[in-house]
Amino acid sequence: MSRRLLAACIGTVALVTLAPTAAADTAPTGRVFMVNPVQSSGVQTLTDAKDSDAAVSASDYAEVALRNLDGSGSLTGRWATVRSDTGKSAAATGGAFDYTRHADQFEQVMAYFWVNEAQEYLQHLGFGSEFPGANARQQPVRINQWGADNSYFTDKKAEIRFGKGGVDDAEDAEVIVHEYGHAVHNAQVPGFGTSLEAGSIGEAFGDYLAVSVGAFAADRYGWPVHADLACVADWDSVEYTAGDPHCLRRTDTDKTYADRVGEVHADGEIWSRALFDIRGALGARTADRIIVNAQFDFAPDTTFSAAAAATVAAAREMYGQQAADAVRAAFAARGIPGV
Ligand SMILES: [Ca+2]
Ligand SMILES: [Ca+2]
Ligand SMILES: [Ca+2]
Ligand SMILES: [Zn+2]
Repeated sequence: MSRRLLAACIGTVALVTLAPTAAADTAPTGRVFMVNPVQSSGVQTLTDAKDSDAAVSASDYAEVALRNLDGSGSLTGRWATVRSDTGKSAAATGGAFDYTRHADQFEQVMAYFWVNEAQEYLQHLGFGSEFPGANARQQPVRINQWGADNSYFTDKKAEIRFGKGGVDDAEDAEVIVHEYGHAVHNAQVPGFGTSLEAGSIGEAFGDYLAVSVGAFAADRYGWPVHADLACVADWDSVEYTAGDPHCLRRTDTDKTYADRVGEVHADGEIWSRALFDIRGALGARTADRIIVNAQFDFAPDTTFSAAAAATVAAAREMYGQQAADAVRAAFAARGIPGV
């Protein structure tokens, strides 16, 4: 019996409330970007300006509750613990972690908020109640000093590290959630990503999850969105893309299986487009429940073909033939063999 099916058999259904609770009302607050300032403002000409506060308008920040903290006064909580090698640890003043982007502590607050938000989204989808948890644990996060853009998930320590090249990586929620996507995959299937195609699926899921969690949060908190939903890392990428819009990658390219170039990020755009199309066909919640649940059945070295088949099968088991057909159509449109 597969991990997914076994867990579905023994799982219990619990409702995860997303309404503000008494605990949330008394949670410390923090200042964060509403995904990222390019996406929230629509201003594609924003630049890093050497990490200056003046580069970004005050209206591109939001004050949010930092939920699930352990009360220790540090950014340690149920789903995330944040450490920094680049500056002092963030500390609340009068119950608020109130920093702006020039302060190293701002990235720490961003990392805590967005890792917690991503796990809350997965819980909201039923992972950790109806289905097994998907990285439902305290995720270690470290802010590191690197010369180049260099954020990554290290599966030895199961730690996410955020670099500071160009725009500091943890100033863009889509970079944070992308890395968290790798942690989710690794938690679902230890060692996931040992083949080129599995690695590409990993990059694709990170990008897709970033888009999906950002959209969920914008809707949940009523934040402005003035950029294409499919544009990943609109803010981090201002330092290395000349485009308008600035996108590190997109989840809506027309790439097909025939367009593979043998590089995981580039080839990931084939897979992420399929995930984006499943979302378009079935809606975010249904799509994401299928997408994440199917991943329990992926082999660490899976192929696009095998992973697509597993996702179609998950859709059929969870929602029936019509949903399975929609999922199959999304992969077929990408020319994935055997679909
Ligand atoms: Ca900064
Ligand atoms: Ca960067
Ligand atoms: Ca975006
Ligand atoms: Zn990645």
